[in-house]
Amino acid sequence: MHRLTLNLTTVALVAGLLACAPSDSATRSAGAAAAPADLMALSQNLASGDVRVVDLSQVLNEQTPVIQLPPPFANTPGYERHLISEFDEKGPGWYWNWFSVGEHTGTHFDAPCHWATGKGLECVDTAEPARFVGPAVVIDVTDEVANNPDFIVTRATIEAWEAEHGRIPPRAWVLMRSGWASRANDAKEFLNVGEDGMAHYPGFGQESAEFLTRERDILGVGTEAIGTDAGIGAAHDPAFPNHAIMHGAGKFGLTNLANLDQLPPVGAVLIAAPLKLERGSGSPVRPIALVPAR
Ligand code: 23J
Ligand code: MN
Repeated sequence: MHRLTLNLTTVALVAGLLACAPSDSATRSAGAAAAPADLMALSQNLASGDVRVVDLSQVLNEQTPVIQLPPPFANTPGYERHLISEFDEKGPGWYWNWFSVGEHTGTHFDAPCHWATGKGLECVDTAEPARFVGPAVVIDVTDEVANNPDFIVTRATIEAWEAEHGRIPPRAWVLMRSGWASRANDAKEFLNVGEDGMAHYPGFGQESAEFLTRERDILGVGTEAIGTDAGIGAAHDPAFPNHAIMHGAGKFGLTNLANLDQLPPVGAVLIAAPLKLERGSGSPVRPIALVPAR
């Protein structure tokens, strides 16, 4: 494996030199990180099972829950699948569907232009694709949420995590592991509307958002629940403070995540690329995490 990696580095270097390409890839190969060889190593590690791919999405179907905003606000439709043909007179040799779906349905990506504070900032089509990829840090608050469905990540939550796992790395996706994904197949449980008429699910809030946008370098945050803000964030000032602060700072959101229990606290790399919907404020997405198997 090592010998092969070295050989590939050599091949890349020689190829670069032979081509007389004063390319920055050749320049970079001479430095510490040989980018082409690293990608070959990743590919080999995937084939050998040394790197696993974890699917962080929930299945998208007609039962997928959608957020319920109170009147007078409009709500989003969910997902609907419409058959075009299935090996029948409308298409004897092929099966295909079309679908309709809200931008913010199921496992999805929130772009900065989704929020008033981010008006004029990137939508899904104009966001820089390099910012879809970054190291994942996973903050496990499963115990706190089991005792309190209204749990909101604070600065103290993050500082306690960093004391144990180290500083959040640059360009990180900060993911909140809550256990809430186990409710995703039951809209009533997932939204958890109480007798007070409020939804009670956990999330990020004003303090975590201010800390992460001002004092750390992140791509965005992700949660298992229906939104990145906690349900009770609807009643905060500003309403939905994580949305307001994150998107105002040009950061992204990921919601309805699954399988966070399969990620280490640090060490995974997350890729979350939304559809290139023109002026899309968000998009269903299938985030995948690359995880060292050992
Ligand atoms: C619209 C209004 C409030 C919220 C949301 C959408 C979301 O959670 C979302 O999917 O971005 S909180
Ligand atoms: Mn959204």
